[in-house]
Amino acid sequence: GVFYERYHSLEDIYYWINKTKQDHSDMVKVILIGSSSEKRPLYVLKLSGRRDEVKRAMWIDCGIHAREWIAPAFCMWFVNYALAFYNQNTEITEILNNMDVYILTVMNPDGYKYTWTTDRMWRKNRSSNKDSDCFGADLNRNFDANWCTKGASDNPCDPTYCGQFPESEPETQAVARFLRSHKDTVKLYLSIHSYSQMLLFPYSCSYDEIPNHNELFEIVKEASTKIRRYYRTNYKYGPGAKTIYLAPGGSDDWAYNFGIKYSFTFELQDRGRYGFLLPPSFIPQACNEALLATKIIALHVIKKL
Ligand code: 0X9
Ligand code: ZN
Repeated sequence: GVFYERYHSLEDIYYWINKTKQDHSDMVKVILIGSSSEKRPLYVLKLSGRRDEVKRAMWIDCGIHAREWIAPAFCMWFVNYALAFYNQNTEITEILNNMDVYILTVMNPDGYKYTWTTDRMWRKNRSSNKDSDCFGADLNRNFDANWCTKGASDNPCDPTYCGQFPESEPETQAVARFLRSHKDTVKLYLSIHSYSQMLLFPYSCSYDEIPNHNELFEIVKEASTKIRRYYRTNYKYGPGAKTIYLAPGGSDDWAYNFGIKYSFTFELQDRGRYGFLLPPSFIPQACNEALLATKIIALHVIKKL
């Protein structure tokens, strides 16, 4: 529907979360996992299919970075697709019958709000920093993975400020706490960003190769190939440090080290023509590309479980 081909304000997204839960009470639960530094709620949608067995789960977060509007748009796109095509499309049905899907549509609501009202290019959250007039920490530098080493900044005025200490930010804490408390079930971690068209896996916090490098490499290679074939869009793929840049403190590396051995970051469209200002007319294709990659990865994980 045309609703999903637009960007939505934070208020709209909160309304949409509630509406989705009400319209699909059989498949959707809403879980409050914490609140932002400006005290906005962080809601996770839990999607489940057939509920007759103990299930594994996957996690998707969108909107760690405020200005990357295509990311929350993808989370909404995914939820809508899953609910509309469960029992219609074999792949999404297989996924939901084998995995619960936890979706955090906007991990950084304060920053997202700020990009709608004040500064479209804001990246960080909006927490105040002691001894500085500058606001915000980069939530994707705030996780406990080689925290604040090369590739992050210890200056609160920089866009990649790592925060006071690992998990100093309530948004980071909420996600880490939730995943820690679902350690036995969550087998796949996925974080959605933009832009640059890349399918990344650990590590970004060092040049070390992870033990299951070859397996993850083959998965993202397949996803990239299929995206190119279906949509004629090129996605680079590989470990973050080598493929994009060295960047410590990221959620994907933390999740991986924590024990979620299938951990990915997607950088959606485009490659810089519009950058963060991707026009709404690009939403369907950008989201379908990411949906295809998500399906390929999830089905692989299910097959391996
Ligand atoms: O720098 C980032 O956090 C991500 N790129 S973005 O342009 N969306 O800011 C890349 C994240 C890759 N993973 C880690 N750095 N852990
Ligand atoms: Zn980002």
